[in-house]
Amino acid sequence: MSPNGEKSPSSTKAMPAHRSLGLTDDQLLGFYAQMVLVRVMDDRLIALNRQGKVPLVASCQGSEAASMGLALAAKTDGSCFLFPYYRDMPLKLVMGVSPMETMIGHIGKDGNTFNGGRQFLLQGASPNFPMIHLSNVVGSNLSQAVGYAMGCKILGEDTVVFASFGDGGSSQGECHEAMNFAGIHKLPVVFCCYNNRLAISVPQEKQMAIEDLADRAAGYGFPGVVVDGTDSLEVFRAAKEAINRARDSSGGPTFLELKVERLKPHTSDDDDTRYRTPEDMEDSLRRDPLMRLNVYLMGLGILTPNLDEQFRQEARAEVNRVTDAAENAPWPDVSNLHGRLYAP
Ligand SMILES: Cc1ncc(C[n+]2csc(CCOP(=O)(O)OP(=O)(O)O)c2C)c(N)n1
Repeated sequence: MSPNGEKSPSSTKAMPAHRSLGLTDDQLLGFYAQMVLVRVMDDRLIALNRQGKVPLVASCQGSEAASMGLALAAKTDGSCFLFPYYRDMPLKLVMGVSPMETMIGHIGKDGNTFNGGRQFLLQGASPNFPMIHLSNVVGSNLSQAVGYAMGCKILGEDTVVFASFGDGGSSQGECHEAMNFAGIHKLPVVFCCYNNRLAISVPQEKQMAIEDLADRAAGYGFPGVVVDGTDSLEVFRAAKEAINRARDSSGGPTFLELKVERLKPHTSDDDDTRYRTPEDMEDSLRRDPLMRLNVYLMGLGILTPNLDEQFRQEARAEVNRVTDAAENAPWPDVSNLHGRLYAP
């Protein structure tokens, strides 16, 4: 049980949930340590934004389990390609983007393979990683993902494509077009909708007349699954099942509705006290994914307070190191302004 009396994730199973999913204790501990690092990094990015050093932050706090659970499933599968969105810093870290690249990607310094300092929020693409993240235009990655999946299917590859987006993004026409096309052609796509019930300040009930976004999938001819997006292991399980379904001859797309929380304002430019009550925020904090995984691991005796403190110290040291290094890194060379924009 958590300090708030909530059940810890999947704690009622006889065999610990992660072991029944094929994850070892060490793998899950490493995953937890990475989640601690993500939290420290996110807090640092917000602090640097306040200092005028990072232009914008879209905090991932509250959606780490969703973002990282998906990435863990994709990474352990080994044949997935991802189209993340702006709240997916955790996903990128799990997929191998280093803390240094994450930091310089936000500050806009030279030396990050994603975008060479030409984009913000670590957007871009790099042949080093099976990921493309080109734009903050909500929903625009969905038709890219579906097109990529179509290409993979034509080429006979076994790639499964992930696209993440928010509940607000799901209202875009492009989302419906992408899901319709994916359903018709039974494409190997996993639509990963992070439902934090807010599109900036617009609550879910003003965006749609349904409770579960997953219900929409039936209209496109494929399954929609509601997942507790604050439970890393449930996300991992659902993502693995979706990958298997995508490869099944009678399978195709899956819509995962990941019910997450937003623990910070929409972005560093937003003041959420103008539209959220303190009670609403407290409810969200009770579902903090980091706290939930901590409670799960502590309950099993896999994590101890000492080890937890060690992870937190290591994370702070690493984030301090990359902050200093990134602040001292050169700005992109202006003579190379047009480099990488188009193929030579
Ligand atoms: C096509 C388009 N319209 C409007 C915006 C401005 N905008 C940026 S984020 C956002 C809200 C998106 O909310 P949601 O999809 O629920 O994702 P969340 O930020 O809550 O994770 C909006 C309207 C945009 N980027 N693109």
